[in-house]
Amino acid sequence: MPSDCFSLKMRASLGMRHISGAEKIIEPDAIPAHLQALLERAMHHANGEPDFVNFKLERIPADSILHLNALPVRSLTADTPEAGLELMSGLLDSLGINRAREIVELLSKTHGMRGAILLDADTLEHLEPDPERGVRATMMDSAESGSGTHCSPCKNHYAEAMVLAAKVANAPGIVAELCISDDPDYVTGYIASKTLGYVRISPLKLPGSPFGGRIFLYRGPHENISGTIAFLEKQPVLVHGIPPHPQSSNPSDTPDSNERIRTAIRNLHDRNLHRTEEVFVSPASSSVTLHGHDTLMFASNDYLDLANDPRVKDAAVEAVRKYGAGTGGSRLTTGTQTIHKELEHALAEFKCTEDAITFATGFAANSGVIPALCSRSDVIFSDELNHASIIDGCRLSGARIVVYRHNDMRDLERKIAACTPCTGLVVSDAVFSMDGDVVNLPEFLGLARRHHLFSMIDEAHATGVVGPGGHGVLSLFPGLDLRPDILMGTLSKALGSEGGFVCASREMTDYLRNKARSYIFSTAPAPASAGAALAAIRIVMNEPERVTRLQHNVAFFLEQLHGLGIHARTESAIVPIVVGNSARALAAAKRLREAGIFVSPIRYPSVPENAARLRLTVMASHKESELIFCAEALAEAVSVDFCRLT
Ligand code: WAQ
Ligand code: MG
Repeated sequence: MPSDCFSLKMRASLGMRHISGAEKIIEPDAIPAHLQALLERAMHHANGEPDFVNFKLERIPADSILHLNALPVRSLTADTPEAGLELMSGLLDSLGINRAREIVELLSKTHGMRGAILLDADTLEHLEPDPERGVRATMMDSAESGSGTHCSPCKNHYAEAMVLAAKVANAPGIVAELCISDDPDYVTGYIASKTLGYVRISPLKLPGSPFGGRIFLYRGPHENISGTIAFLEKQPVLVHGIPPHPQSSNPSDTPDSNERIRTAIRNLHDRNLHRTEEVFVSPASSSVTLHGHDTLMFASNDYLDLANDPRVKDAAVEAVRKYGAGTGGSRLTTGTQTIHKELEHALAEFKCTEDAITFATGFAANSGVIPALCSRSDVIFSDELNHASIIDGCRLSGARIVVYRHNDMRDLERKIAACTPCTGLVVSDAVFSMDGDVVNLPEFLGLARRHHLFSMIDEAHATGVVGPGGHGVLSLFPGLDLRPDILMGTLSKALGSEGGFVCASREMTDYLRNKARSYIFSTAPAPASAGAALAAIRIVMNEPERVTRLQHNVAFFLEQLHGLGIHARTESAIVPIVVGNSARALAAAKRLREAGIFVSPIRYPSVPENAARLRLTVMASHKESELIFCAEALAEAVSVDFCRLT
């Protein structure tokens, strides 16, 4: 007489959000090992770090368990998700289900349910008692996993789906099951029934899509549906003989790794998201040569036209003569030269802080500074539109990341309050790189101060652009006595060179020199870059009229746009024109190019998928006639495009 088993269930969530769940049916001896593995899975899930993990252990009498055989497995591949769904629909048809297409369409639009939709296979009437949650199949496991030897902390999509499919196919009245994973990276789904077996189909969606769901199809009298649901939810089931994963069992079947690359590139083309570089034969400037044509540049971050300024270029050459082409080491070994210290002193003077520290790039600054300040026990509050380098810095830190609505200080306040007491950081772009607006600095710094959190502002697009003399966002609020702990910026935009920097207290820069890994483990910036940046800062400080000219140009350009009925807005030199989808942004940029104007179509993932835009940047050296010309060409490109594509 076998001893009783236990059902062990785990469910992890963060706030209201489901992170991970799993269940096992195991023998008593195996409980500790499985608990350990499920704990591991709950705490280190790609969906995030949970704040709530629930374990449930239930005794199951051995004789109540139903033993089932696994369904036979087949794998089909399609060229596209549409073709995959078509295959699924054909198989459903072959089961005598007439409205196959409608059912498959419903599946591919499902999203975010905990359980499955339960449909009458013929009338498509919904039979699930709670349509938000759906019907969940539980109390099941693979017979082979119960001994404790197979307790992997990772989800095995295939094996778990095989267990579920075997149980569902054996439920009274269920004629078929359809499934697409809601894991954005898992594009293989399946259709299963007792007669078809388990048919894996790949792909059923594009990589990156969170859409996923399940449908159970039922045929029979509706008064019996509660019996079916009870079977799905309560009947303990062990599934025997799950074959090894069809791909791992036969390496010659596995698509070679280059095939993955090809598929990924094809997907980018299909979604109008493929990018290539444009090759310029001339220096960065407001007018460039492109494919032999004189072209007006409205896409550069070289706002003050310093990248090609003779004094800046001479300073770079002079620095190479004096210090060489490279530095031969990282900053803490042999890479610090007089020019680096001069540059840091000038930056500190420009931003009115005690000290500054420079990094190889702005990306290196953000991805190094944030993990130096925060670790797993901290919380980082980050604006939803922050730059990718901030997002990656947050991820690298291992801290819990709380994203607040764009520049919404009430939302930030609520989210901080919900986590208090906590230690950590609030971080925001000063000027948002794709929207051109400015952070609500007084409230942002006030909240950080009140809750004893570090504050960090990224002035990549603010330095040399906003405030009197281009001194940045702090100069927009002269009465404000709060300062961010970290005032980050770049040397590569208005300052015309390359590199990132942080202006802060001497204590903070000392700390960062010892803790920021991208600083410690990168070769020091090349003398040419440092020399050019130093000359550029001096020019900005000595010639505030350049910044005034830029700010005048922005105001003038906006006036022209408004006069043409384009309601563009900006608080910086970045003027976004949101056009909708990627195809539309590409088409408008192409028309402008034909008119002799270069602008960037900005698409997902730089901006949300339905908010593709033209991102125009104004430069100090644009002439009024050029600004007028651009505004008119833009009005035309956008209106033509709208007529054609809407
Ligand atoms: N009972 C009913 N429905 C469920 C359950 C459950 N226990 N668990 C998940 N669902 C629903 C829910 O709506 C999800 O959004 C949807 O199914 C997908 O769940 O052979 O990973 O857990 O390689 O994301 C298929 C493996 C993997 C194919 C499916 O589903 C293969 C998968 P996920
Ligand atoms: Mg999932």
